[in-house]
Amino acid sequence: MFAKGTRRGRGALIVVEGLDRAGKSSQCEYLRNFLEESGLSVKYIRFPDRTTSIGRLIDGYLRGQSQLDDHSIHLLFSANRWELAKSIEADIANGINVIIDRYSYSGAVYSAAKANPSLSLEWAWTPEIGLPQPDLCLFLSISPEEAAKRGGFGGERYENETMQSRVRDLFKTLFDLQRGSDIRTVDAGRSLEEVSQDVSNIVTECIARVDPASSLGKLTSF
Ligand code: DGP
Repeated sequence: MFAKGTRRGRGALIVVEGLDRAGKSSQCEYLRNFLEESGLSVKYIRFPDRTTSIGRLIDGYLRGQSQLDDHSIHLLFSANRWELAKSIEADIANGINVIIDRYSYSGAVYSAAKANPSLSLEWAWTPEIGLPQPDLCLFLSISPEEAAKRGGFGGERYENETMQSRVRDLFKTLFDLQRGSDIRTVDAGRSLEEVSQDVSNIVTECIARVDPASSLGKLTSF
């Protein structure tokens, strides 16, 4: 827990990642309430942000209403993060803790999972270089069996077993290549309460460790 009214420097940048149906949105909501009740300022962002003009193009693509070259849509997803980068940095500098539901890690692995020979994981990661680096990335891990128990897929692009299993493997490959990012895997196959307990403990530890006088890092190449 945090002492109420304690004057802090910068906020922490916390990313929540995982496969579809891992419970990201519920855990982000829980985390937001937990931090607010602890007296901290919090902002919640979800990528893709479908409300911007770039986000509307992405939304149409995900719903199958438009077809785009794999590289073009990949760069639009990245541009969607870049268009919010300055405001994320400003919020962090102003002492606001920012929670992001999906970030560059999803960006790279979902595109690389298409198995397009000219779209490698490294190619996919390149446009992310220079974006704000999270202080913590929580990866909500769920087995294919548990995911299946949680119900069928929705109708959007990528919501099928082949893509999801490639995405699962690529997350692991990408996390092994990350330097400087604190990436924690949480077993998300347990009850909501058990997962929330781990999430709040890890985030509390992260916020306590962030040097209030430091500035946010930037994502780097492998
Ligand atoms: P969500 O709104 O969290 O359900 O995400 C929508 C879908 O888009 C989901 O299947 C994951 C995928 N996705 C999220 N971010 C990116 C990205 O940056 N690039 C690609 N190719 N896919 C993404």
